[in-house]
Amino acid sequence: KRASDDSDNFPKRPKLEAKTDLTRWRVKDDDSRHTWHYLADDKAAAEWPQSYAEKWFLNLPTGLPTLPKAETPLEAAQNGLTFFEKLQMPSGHWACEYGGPMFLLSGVVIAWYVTKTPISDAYATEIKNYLTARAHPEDGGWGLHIEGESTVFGTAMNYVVLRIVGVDPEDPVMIKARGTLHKLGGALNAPHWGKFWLAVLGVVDWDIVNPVPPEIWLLPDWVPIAPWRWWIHIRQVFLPMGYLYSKRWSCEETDITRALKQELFVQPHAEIIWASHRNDISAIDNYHPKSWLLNTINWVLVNVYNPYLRFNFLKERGEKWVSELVDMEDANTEYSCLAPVNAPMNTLVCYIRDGPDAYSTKRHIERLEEYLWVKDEGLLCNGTNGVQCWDTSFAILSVVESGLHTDERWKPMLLKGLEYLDRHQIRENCKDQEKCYRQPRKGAWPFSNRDQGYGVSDCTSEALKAVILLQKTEGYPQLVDDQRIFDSVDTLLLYQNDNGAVSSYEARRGDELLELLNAAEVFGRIMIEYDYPECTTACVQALSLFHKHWPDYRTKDVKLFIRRATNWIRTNQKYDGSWYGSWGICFTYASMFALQSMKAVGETYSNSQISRAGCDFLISKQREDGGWSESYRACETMKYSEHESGSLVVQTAWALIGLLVAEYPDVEPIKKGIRLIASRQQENGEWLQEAIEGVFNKSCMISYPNYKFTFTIKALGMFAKRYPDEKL
Ligand code: LAN
Repeated sequence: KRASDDSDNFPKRPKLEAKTDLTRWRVKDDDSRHTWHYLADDKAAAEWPQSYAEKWFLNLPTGLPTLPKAETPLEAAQNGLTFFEKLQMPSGHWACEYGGPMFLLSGVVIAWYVTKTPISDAYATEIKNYLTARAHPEDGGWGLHIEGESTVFGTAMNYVVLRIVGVDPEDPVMIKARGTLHKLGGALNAPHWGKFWLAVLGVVDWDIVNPVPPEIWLLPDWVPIAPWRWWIHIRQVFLPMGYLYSKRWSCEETDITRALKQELFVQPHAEIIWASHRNDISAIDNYHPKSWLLNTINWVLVNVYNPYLRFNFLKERGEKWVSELVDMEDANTEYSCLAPVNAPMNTLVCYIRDGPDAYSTKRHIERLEEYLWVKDEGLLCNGTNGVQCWDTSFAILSVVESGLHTDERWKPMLLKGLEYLDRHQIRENCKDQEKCYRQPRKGAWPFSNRDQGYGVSDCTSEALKAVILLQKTEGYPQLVDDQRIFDSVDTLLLYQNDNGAVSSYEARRGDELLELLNAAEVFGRIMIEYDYPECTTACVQALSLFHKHWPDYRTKDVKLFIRRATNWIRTNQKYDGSWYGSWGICFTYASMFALQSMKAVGETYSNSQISRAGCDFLISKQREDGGWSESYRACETMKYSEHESGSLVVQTAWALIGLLVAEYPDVEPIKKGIRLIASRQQENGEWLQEAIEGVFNKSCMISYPNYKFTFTIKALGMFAKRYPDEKL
């Protein structure tokens, strides 16, 4: 390989400024494909004024007026809506930052770098600012997510990002981060995905990367470990990773990679024997240590299979099949990809296979931008290409559950939301559905937008509820016709697992023993689909509502689904009356859902042991000031624990919704919680950001900034409906 200087054939390094002018940032809403633009030109900036939403995203003063003080919970809900309405995007959805994970931006930036994609000065500056703002205040490193302790994964990857965007290694931020990285043993201690990206960059040798053989995709479908049985996120990541691993593709050496070879390691780079560090990992990164089985398999692959048995025909067939599957993923997501982990990897597959000028490569690079988000702290990578359908459904539902949807005041906003959901229902199955192991998706709704194209059980359910509830209200147009509602029910019915519970993207396909092959080290419970009280409840509610309006459509299937699902909810309750949540924090979030499931089959506090125990659990966690305050730590430890910053409005809203839906008989504790929510409301109707709300894979936190509107408004509205005479 030729050593090259950055200046020959790499784009010019971006020019870093101290900061950009936040009033010049705009987010383009191309029917919810978001891209952020910096308008350096005064005329352009004047012609495209900043919206309220953009100001709010950037934490600039919105200038929204002070509202008359709320005297009742319903008025507080209306004040909240008055503010929240202003955040609706032109195409009818709600958007926001979706940050938290600190391992995503590096994939995008490394993909840009190795494909020689120029990085604009404004982007580079704000990437530097975000990472600087989010460096751990004590040790200067970065963790797996914004609230986590510094890890090798977070620190090494974000250090690389900063170097690529042009930060000097002698900058104090870098000195501090490097110190922490070295204390943790340097980049040799990175987990699998970190080593993979460093190998792509050419900073480590591929020998240090544990095997990701594309041949595994040649296993017949009946084999219990065949990849089609894995959770979709792991499947879609191991696919392009396998291709790149097999090709052992690395970027040519540049000034930056040459320097990184000195900066990232505690040992002299030239002396490192790469293969002997395959399994090195720092204790803090090692959330899910590799099993003895996986270690044995890796050993055999490295020492026996790769040198003696990996015949060319196997390697080529594996690569070819994986490459076809990558193409199918690209076709089915319009090159958006499932998430920002596989998106930059698929980009690289296209780059090295099709070349820099191919449509596939260029389209990928364009679409990577949709994962990025700008806020006051700088530029970050969102966990998905947005939260469009999910938050729009909750926004609509919060108004409906408050009984405000019949009020003309909110109709234009709701109508735009309905039109958005109408446009973003997935209308056709995947091309080559069976071939690429996808479940039918026609009729489903995705988490983000239709381009992304992945139906999710609860995203479909929440959207379906929102659509049905509005369309069954006088004065709303019938945009989604009956056939499309039936399509959506047909897909929903496919999500149920054999035990009655519901998973996220697909019904479960493999055994939990597959966790023995979990190679990611930093996440637990990722190999297969699991059972989720949240997803199960959303389906129960959607199907119950559907059944009320269309009692004759697949009656037996719908009823059986609901019965089996709610029976599973019962068995999933913990001894203390709670349920464990996987997507929100944590027992509070899941218990709110589970109590809704019980309500859907007519069980509430007065007639159900389960419901009563659930309420008692929630009440037992209420704090002196009336609020609730569960910490993200509960997700990791699976034990309820409180957040150090005291009561939190989103947690309080979740607990109250659970109690209200279960018809908890005593109004006093509920009123206390409602008062806490109202007392935190600002004069313009908004609530301020508090602790992080969401989680995935047990260990990684993720922000849902719109929850402080959708769930607070819902709690206030539900309370007002049940106790119309109560004042604040
Ligand atoms: C999400 C976000 C939404 C979330 C809900 C709809 C809230 C949930 O109820 C079902 C699962 C789902 C769709 C979900 C799954 C995992 C995601 C996509 C994420 C948490 C956002 C980011 C995360 C994804 C896996 C991040 C990439 C990391 C890997 C380990 C591949």
